[in-house]
Amino acid sequence: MTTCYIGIGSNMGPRRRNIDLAIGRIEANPDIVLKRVSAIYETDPVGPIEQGKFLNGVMEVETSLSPESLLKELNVIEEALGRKRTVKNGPRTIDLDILYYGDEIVNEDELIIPHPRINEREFVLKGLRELNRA
Ligand code: PH2
Ligand code: MG
Ligand code: MG
Repeated sequence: MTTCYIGIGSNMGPRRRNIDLAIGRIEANPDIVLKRVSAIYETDPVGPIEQGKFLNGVMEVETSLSPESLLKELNVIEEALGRKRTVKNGPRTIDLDILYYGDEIVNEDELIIPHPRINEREFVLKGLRELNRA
């Protein structure tokens, strides 16, 4: 089992409900054990796109899945919660980003771990600090 940190975000639709549903689906996954969830903060959108405020948090999980399989499971949850990939970095019902996968480094086209923008994003650092991973 590997301890992983997953960033959660939502800025479309019922944001808190989207986050709770995503957490519920993580808990229900037989290959992922939810350990802890940080506080969920309201945050101003970061980046060039004008969009609504986010709710953001960080989850600590343990998993037997490989990084690629974990990403696939997270993408299934995003799709189930109505995520549409239209504008890059634009508004989303739910975003689940792998921040850390143990101490492993992954450099693939579709998956970079640690997440490359952790240090630019105070809302991610805040959640990670709360869970003693930053
Ligand atoms: N996600 C983005 C772009 N900007 N801003 C905030 N506050 N929270 C996010 O989760 C976020 C963002 C792309 O993933
Ligand atoms: Mg993201
Ligand atoms: Mg994402």
